[in-house]
Amino acid sequence: MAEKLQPASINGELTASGLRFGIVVSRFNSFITDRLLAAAVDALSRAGAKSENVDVVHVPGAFELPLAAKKLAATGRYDALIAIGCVLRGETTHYDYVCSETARGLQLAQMDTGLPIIFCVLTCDTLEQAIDRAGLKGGNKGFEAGLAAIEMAQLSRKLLAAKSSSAAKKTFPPQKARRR
Ligand code: INI
Repeated sequence: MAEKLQPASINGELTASGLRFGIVVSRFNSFITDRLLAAAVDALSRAGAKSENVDVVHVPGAFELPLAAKKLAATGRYDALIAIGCVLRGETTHYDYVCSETARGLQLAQMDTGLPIIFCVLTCDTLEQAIDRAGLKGGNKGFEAGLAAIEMAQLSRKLLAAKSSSAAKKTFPPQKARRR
């Protein structure tokens, strides 16, 4: 009978001690984004992050989040970023452009830089839907984003270490033994 397969499982721990985080938050719809920000900071703090290792950058609206996130990533200072915004549908198609370009820009910034950028941008039809997700019925998406940032930061460290150790293995056996 075939042996039961037990694949190796690699996970990011939910501990933020010693990690550095950048948070980019939009002022537009600040009634909502302030609450998302507070919950994200709460998640980082409860997991052991220190004030000196968390920076918060404010931008005018969600559309500006990707560029600010990419510039923060380029500093090389952070283990993960969180992008916080809230886009509410209006009477025109403006909403669609802001939503799609914000999501696309953040994903591009993440893929270009290799730094985890957590997408904490609410895209809602109504203010009520946004309130539900910023501390009411739907919990708080900011808290979830904080946890996701910690998990991805830890996972990235592990995967980097795995990459270095497999690169190191390729250099084994040492020079002397290899010459034979
Ligand atoms: N920005 C938001 O963050 N949320 C919105 O709901 C929103 N709406 O609806 O217009 C919004 N617009 C501003 C946009 O993000 C830019 O700041 C602006 O277009 C300047 O580039």
